[in-house]
Amino acid sequence: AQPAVLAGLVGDGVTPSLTPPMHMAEARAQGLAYVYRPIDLPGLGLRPEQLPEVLDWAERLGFTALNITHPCKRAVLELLDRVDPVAAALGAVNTVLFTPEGRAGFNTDTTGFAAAFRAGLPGAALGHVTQLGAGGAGSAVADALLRLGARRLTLVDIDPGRATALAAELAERHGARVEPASPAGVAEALAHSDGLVHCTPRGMRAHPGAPIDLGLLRPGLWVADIVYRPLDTELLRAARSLGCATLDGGGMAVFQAVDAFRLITGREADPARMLRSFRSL
Ligand code: SKM
Repeated sequence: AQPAVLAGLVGDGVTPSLTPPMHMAEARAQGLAYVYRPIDLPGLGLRPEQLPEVLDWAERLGFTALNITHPCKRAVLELLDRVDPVAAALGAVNTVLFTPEGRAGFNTDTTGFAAAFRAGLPGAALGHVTQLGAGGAGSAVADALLRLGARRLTLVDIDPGRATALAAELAERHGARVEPASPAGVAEALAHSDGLVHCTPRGMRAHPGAPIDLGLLRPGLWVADIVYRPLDTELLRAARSLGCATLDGGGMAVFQAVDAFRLITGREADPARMLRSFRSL
């Protein structure tokens, strides 16, 4: 018999996460013995600085892999033996495999967004994309957009320093045209954009509302949101009412798990089945 897969999600506030049940439902459907537990640092009385201990113990206790989330995605890099080049360039890891050759790190947020985009907005024009939000999730998404072939990217953030720093880093890494903008520049940027990607917390249950003046949307623009609680945001509703092609945040949430499931189990997850289980949770 194959040994059971044992995985966990390490971070702050991970107990209600849908990733563990999503992985386990997919494994069950494939007849694979798989336990995936949330490992909530504050709930265990642990500080983020104790991540090295958590990794050591997980390894000793026989964990196959860990997903790593806020606030540990950057700090985990120095605890690994090998980091996938895409994750290393991003400076963020969300998947750690414990292998006989050591610990290997990957980033399935960025590969997951790219896969969700390909599946959900096939053929979407990538001449010029405007992205709202240049934080952790925004960095992973922007990197994915440039790997997907975006020729020009405008990065909008309420923190001008953050938008400027990320734009400079991405422009250098990808040799693409990436420019920072303030929220006041959104109208101008959108007027020339093929698509809009939203990567701020606005629209989440705790931060209701729309991230921009919805009057700036127009038919022909594609709109992607990474908010997944709720899946249907004010931004997406407004975009759909104009006939815009849209991608909801379930795509990234599911495909980061599809990519992690492949790395952890060596098996291909069924994205449609994972999306159904995600929606049912
Ligand atoms: O990178 C992902 C992580 O794999 C799972 C997760 C979650 O379930 O909250 C969030 C993201 O950070």
